[in-house]
Amino acid sequence: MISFHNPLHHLHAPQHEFFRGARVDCFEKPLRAEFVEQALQQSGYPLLAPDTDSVSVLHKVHDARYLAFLQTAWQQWVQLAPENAQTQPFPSVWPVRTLRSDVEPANFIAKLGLYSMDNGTPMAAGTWDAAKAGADAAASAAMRVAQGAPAAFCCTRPPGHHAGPDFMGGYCFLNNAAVAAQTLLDQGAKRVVVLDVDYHHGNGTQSIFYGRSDVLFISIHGDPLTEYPFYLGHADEQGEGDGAGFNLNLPLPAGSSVAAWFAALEAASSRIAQYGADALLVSLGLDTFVGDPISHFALTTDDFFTMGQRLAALHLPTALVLEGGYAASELGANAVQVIRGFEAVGS
Ligand code: OKP
Ligand code: ZN
Repeated sequence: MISFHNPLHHLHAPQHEFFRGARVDCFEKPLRAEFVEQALQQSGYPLLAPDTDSVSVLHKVHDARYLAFLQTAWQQWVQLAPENAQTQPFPSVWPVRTLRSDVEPANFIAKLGLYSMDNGTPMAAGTWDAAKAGADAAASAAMRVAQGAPAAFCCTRPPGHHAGPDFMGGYCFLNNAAVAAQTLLDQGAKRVVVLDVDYHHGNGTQSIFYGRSDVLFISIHGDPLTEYPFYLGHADEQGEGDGAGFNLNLPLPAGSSVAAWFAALEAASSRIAQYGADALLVSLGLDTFVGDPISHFALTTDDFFTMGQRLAALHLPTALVLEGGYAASELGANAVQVIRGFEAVGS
């Protein structure tokens, strides 16, 4: 399978996040992508550098105001005080219900809160460059599929599926999956499925496409009653306006069995078959793994092979974009198993 990587991912390397009020080391760290890159290369999948500029597509899935902020955020932070270069900014105030989001404040931390859904998405000096190169890599994989490749994989970080039209969150800045899906549409697909198999609901992707019927968004994830992102991902969210009926959430309780997970994938597959898609984009979070430190499903490395087989059995041109997965040392093997399973099914 054609595989792209993000050659600039290491420029996004924040040191810590918060857990119950304490600073802890970031779970979303460069080592994750390094393990996947190493496993791909050792398994005979050369890593291609991005060859598509995502800038025009980024403006179709994100607001200009948000993109402008993100691109200059680190400079703004360091301009406040030079010593800020040694520390990470965190938001501390958010425009929740009844407060205004239309006026961008001048205060940097207030801006950061306006464009963030949580305080768990630390940025660093190279965050924009890394995130942009990741979006380019996702667009590149989608381009290959649009040009006739049966499938392409994109190894990137930071992940993207929590990033909405105008906000970051959940370690995500630019929505790589939305960029790839929109690229497939721009290249001629009429109907694209985004299937999000990350442990966490892809709230950003859902929001970007919620009013549209040209993208069917389906997500299998930990029940948001107890799992991040908490405020979206319920089964009754089915789309609105033109998008009514084109959003399918399949939440499962934390601790659900492998059998329950594959039953949800069967339900997703039925809906996909009914939709009549031209292409499939998989938001490939690997944090459904039994050993994941922040998630609570139970898939084994062998189950990822089965997942790949089931995805290939949908018989659609398919782009796969890496999302989460925090058992870093096992991430490479798990990613390769999805690819091998996919390739084991003849098209
Ligand atoms: C991103 B992706 C754990 C905090 C968890 C949010 C999780 C974001 C997951 N101490 N914070 O969907 O894998
Ligand atoms: Zn996740």
